[in-house]
Amino acid sequence: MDFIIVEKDVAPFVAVVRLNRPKELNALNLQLMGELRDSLEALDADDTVRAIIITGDRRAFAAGADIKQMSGKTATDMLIADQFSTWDRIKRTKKPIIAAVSGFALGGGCELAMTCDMIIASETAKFGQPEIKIGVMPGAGGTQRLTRAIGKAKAMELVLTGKFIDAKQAEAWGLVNRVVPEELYLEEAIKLASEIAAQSPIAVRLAKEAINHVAESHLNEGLHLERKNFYLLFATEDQTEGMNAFIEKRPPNFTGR
Ligand code: DAK
Repeated sequence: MDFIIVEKDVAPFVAVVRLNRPKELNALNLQLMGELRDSLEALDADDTVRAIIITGDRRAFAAGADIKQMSGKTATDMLIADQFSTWDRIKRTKKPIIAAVSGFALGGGCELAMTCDMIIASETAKFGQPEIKIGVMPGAGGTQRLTRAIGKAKAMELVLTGKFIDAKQAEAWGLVNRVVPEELYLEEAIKLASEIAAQSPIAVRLAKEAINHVAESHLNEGLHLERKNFYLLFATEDQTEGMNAFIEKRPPNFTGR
């Protein structure tokens, strides 16, 4: 694997999955997502693992889906690529997953953290759904999970302006479990994972399933709507303009077409 590093036994029954594309701030390209899916699938089937941590590096958990890879895509390309099957497989992981977040968790990066079961944040963490700034909208659960986590008004503000919130704000709004100093975020996640790994794995699995049922009932309808609208945006000029402007390092000129 090129973009994922898996470390087992960082503590008894605890594995760490590290996103490893540091120069691109761990932007989630198709290969990285495929490798992430495959590693989680393997860890889910591995009896020596009972709790999983997903992390990035100090600068970024993940700065979103890879805009350079997405920029030329049409709605049809996006439909055919069917990246959602990868995200759906990740969501089906039965073992508990903790996101250990330092630095940027933006767009798909924030959505990946929210797909995990808990989030431990470094005090340097920054969360946001900035897709609106490149002419699209969250496409991997952001409108649904963020709204469930922090409520409609605050989710509206974040999704419609694309602005970021810092770790303290994320904690106050209920997005993350807790915030710790930067040098401790992974250690704290390992501590929490170890506490969970010491419990009955079957009870943990079934409890996770039950909690997710509350958190995610009606989610599928919401996800369906979000996906349809997300694809639709790849038929707009603003999507092309927004992504090209990012790559060309200039402000976008949106026309609403
Ligand atoms: N994609 C590609 N490259 C990225 C990137 C991204 N999302 N974020 C950063 N990079 C690259 C930069 O282009 C730069 O590359 P070089 O220019 O050095 O080649 C390098 O990483 C370092 O970034 P910066 O130079 O920009 O670093 P700064 O510290 O100045 O700024 C930043 C950091 C995070 C504020 C900035 O990089 C930024 O605004 N990044 C974009 C954030 C963003 O808009 N994220 C949302 C992307 S859209 C889907 C699932 C999910 C999604 C879509 C579909 N399906 C299942 C269908 C999700 C969509 C998104 O996430």
